[in-house]
Amino acid sequence: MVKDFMLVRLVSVLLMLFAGSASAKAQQTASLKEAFKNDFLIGTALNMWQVRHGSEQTKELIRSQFSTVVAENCMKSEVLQPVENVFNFKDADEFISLAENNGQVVTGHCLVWHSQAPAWFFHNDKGVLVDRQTMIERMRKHIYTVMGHFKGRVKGWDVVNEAIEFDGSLRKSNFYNIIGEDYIRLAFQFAHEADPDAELYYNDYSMDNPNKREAVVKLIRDLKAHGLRIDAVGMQSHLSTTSNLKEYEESMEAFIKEGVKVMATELDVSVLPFPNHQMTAEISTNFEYQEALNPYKKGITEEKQAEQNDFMVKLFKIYKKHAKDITRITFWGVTDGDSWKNDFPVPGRTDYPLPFGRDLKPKPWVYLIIK
Ligand code: 9MR
Repeated sequence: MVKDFMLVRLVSVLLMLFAGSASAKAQQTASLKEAFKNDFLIGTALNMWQVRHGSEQTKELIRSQFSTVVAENCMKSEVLQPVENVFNFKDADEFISLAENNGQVVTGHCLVWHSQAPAWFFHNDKGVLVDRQTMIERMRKHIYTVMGHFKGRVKGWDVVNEAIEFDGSLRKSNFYNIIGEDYIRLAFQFAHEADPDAELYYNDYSMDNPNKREAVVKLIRDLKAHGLRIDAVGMQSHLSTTSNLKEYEESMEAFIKEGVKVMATELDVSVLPFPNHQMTAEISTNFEYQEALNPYKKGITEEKQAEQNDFMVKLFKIYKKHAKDITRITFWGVTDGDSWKNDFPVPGRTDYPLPFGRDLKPKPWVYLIIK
């Protein structure tokens, strides 16, 4: 009797151990790109540090979890053409080689953006803004040379990035001020000429904002009315656990209705308070550090993690629902430690916006969305 009891105990302990290690294995091997392979590409943004010095563990995570990658910084114009007519493709070529070795699809980010453009781009040698014709030629040259260089290696490009303000008007950037509102049409025209096989995107943040939604719809219609091609809209998706998913989905549906694909291009979901409650990714936004704005510097609380889990499940339900019109969901980074959100809009905070923690382990919601 005692012997039987001991045997049952032994078997159940063995079974528990086996089940434990099987589920640990399942957890280790759970892969975002595998889980969504019939729905959309799953991606991440990479920085050059990861490309060159990333640990084997980090590189394995990048390889096994993501089917597509985008350069966080090394394909912006200030890096690619720091001096007029002097192109520097070194970092970007290295980044793309890594992606190719991993069998990952590459997105080009970005061709025309007011930010991270080299100072010379808009000025003559006396420091005065150039005239319209010179600006158009500089834009054409940049787009032709960059897209020409990467032809066949980049699936699609963020042709114009962040051209719309919160009130729905066009941003008064140097491109707008010098060329006029047709700079967007010209950029899409040049991009199509440079590589007719590459997909062309308009990319922006705060796309849940109804004014921006309306303006993007107008922009798609305007491009099409001028015989130009736009393949998809990139909703950057720098969100927080309090973002309004109803408005977000409404924008997604409005773009789809215009006959383009949609993508979440820079997804991260902050758990930290945004000081003035006007969530934005406008890089010039800056608030002074205060302890009260950095509540999770020693670790996220269970309640907050649960709130994020819940938000991510709701968000991915929306993505699944629209999967036939969504081509890609790209996170803006791999681990929380890499995220720009730790310094934006308040420097020196500890945020938890990405699928993997500082210890490279998946967040609880990664398992939930895979399930
Ligand atoms: O994550 C990028 C950060 O490392 C750079 O310092 C910053 C400079 O502008 O750009 C960040 O990426 C931005 C992206 O290129 C466009 N959308 C907003 C992103 C976050 O600022």
